[in-house]
Amino acid sequence: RGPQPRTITLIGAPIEGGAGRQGCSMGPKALRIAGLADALSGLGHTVIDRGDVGPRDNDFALDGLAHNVGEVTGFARSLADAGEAALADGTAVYLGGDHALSFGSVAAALRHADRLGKTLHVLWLDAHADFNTPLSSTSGNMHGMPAAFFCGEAGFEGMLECPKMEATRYHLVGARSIDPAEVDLLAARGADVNDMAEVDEYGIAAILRRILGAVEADDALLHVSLDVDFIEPDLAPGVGTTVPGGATVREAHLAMEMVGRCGRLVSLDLVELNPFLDDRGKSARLMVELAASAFGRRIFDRPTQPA
Ligand code: 6HN
Ligand code: MN
Ligand code: MN
Ligand code: MN
Repeated sequence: RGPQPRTITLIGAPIEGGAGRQGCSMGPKALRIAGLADALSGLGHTVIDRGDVGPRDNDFALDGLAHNVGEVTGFARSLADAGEAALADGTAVYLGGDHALSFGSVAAALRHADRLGKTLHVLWLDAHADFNTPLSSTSGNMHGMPAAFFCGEAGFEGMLECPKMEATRYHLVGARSIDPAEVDLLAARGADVNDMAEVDEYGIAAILRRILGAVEADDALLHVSLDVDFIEPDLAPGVGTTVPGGATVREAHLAMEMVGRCGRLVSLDLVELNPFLDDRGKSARLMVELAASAFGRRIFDRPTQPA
């Protein structure tokens, strides 16, 4: 009846130097207070919270515009190793922290896939493409760069040991703010960009069905990266980079429910939650609910809430 039980390792990543404003370092704590571990264990999974990682070997520099590259690199190195170890036992959930944590989380998934001789697809639920490099970025904020890194773009040499993936397996859904240089690069590499106009026109189910079909056809593994700003700002205000016109609560849930049913999820990022900007824990709670959907909670599994 319930989902296939899994071992899920929670990995806290209190990184905030990748974002343009402070506050994401409080994200892991807020996700824990919002009940992430109980929500997942309540579905029958074994949940191990291995606590927060810190940045290691963070003395590092790059050419171009990349603020706090030492902090970002340090977290990426710690997360890639912690994540790889967690994936050997089951599934990993990363508690962000800004989106620069995905330098490390996707590196872990790519190393894991490599070891199994499998390919990896990445589903990126975000208002942004996060496909800048230190050479293209106008902000210098590294949370806008992880996808370019793991798709093998130049400009990140020496940061982190990590196999690279084809951009055609990078599936962006929810986009509504992409920089001109990113538009060109995404098109040149054949990335799978699905903007909010397409979500409106075709529906999120048709888009997810096609993406998950491609994952299935490749007999591949799936990493999902959920940015708070994927969702409409009124519904999830706890993020520093809001863009109007985002996903509804049901669109976000349906995407995660379909991910849950596909059975190929190896790791999930919950990123960009900024509790300093949130409205009484609303965004933190929604992220926890969405994570539960990705791990098999169905819409009729929701009990009556106490008054
Ligand atoms: N995020 N494209 C902008 C930049 O600064 O590079 C925004 C990045 C947003 C980052 O969504 O995690
Ligand atoms: Mn993002
Ligand atoms: Mn974003
Ligand atoms: Mn595709």
